[in-house]
Amino acid sequence: FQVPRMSLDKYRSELAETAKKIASPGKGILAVDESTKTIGKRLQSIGVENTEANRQAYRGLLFTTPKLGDFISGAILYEETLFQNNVDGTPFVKNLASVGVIPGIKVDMGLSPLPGGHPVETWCTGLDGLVERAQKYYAQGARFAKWRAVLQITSDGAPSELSIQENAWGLARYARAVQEGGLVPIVEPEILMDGDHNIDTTARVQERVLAAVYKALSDNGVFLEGSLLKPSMTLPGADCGESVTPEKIAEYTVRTLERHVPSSVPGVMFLSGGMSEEEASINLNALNKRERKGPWSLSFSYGRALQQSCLKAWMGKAENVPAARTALMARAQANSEANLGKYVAGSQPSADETLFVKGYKY
Ligand code: 5MM
Repeated sequence: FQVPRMSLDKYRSELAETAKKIASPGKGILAVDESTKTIGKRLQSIGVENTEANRQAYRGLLFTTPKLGDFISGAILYEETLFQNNVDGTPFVKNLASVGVIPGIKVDMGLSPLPGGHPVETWCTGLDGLVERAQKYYAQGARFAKWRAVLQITSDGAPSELSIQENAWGLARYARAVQEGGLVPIVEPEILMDGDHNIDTTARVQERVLAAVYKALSDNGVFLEGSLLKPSMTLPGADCGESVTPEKIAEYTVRTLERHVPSSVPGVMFLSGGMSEEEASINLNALNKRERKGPWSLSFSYGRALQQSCLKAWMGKAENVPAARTALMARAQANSEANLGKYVAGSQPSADETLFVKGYKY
């Protein structure tokens, strides 16, 4: 007796179509999948209590922003949000559909210390029952998923080969599982900005990580045309002291991608990882101004770099909702233009502050 192998054939064309739509020109992803603990920190920064009603009010204001879909193709949600209604009883998935945004879902269950690894190293949990969970999320309207593995560079041996292999394998197992349930996997191997390493070191590490990730995706039969990559840009460590231009970041990042990301992947949707709103747009713009061999759309899947000025404009007050929406649309438009290589630095307002938190524990 042989256990029948599951197949993703039933979803193949839909997965490719969804991934292509998300990565379409001038569009990117709004990452609003903060877990309850993380959104609590964001709300606390504007003096708002972390209650279900306040999370609903905040996400409601984002998802009913008129014309959001002009610049945003997908929104990554936390499980609570995917099944939540707006205050007027409309399901959030309907609000998103009305503005032309595809809902996605964060499916990882968070990070756990990696036994046998360096003390800072982690592995990402959430594989148990994942095919069934993906089917449930698909039924609720989600069409893509996200799983975030985190790697850190230290001067004493991280990332270890063990953590690269474990995190690459976890990403690949996740990607295959959610494709079986009809969801496009966003594969996110984040390399934290923490550390005093230079940009050459980041590039070397990122190349090892991406090589391991795409080997594992291949071993697991992941359908690359129906997948997206969400990497960090190739940046020097936050404590490096080296100042690098957006053009140099673009040169290194494109080189890293060209060496390791297959051309069948429709989109590379960067995380902002602690860059300020304006930095994240300027660097994305530089990436898209550069000639490249790779055919992928280079776009954004920003959390902090799309939400910071919006949150600050809102401050939890109903009367500030229009200003908060204006701030969100300003950054969404800036990044949409950056995806097309047409962003003019400073042409949109931004919260001019670094969003990097050293030693942040996820
Ligand atoms: C790296 O974080 C992801 C991208 O956000 P940034 O552009 O701000 O770097 C983000 O989607 C993150 O994974 C979510 O906020 C979920 O975080 P938690 O810590 O709640 O899992």
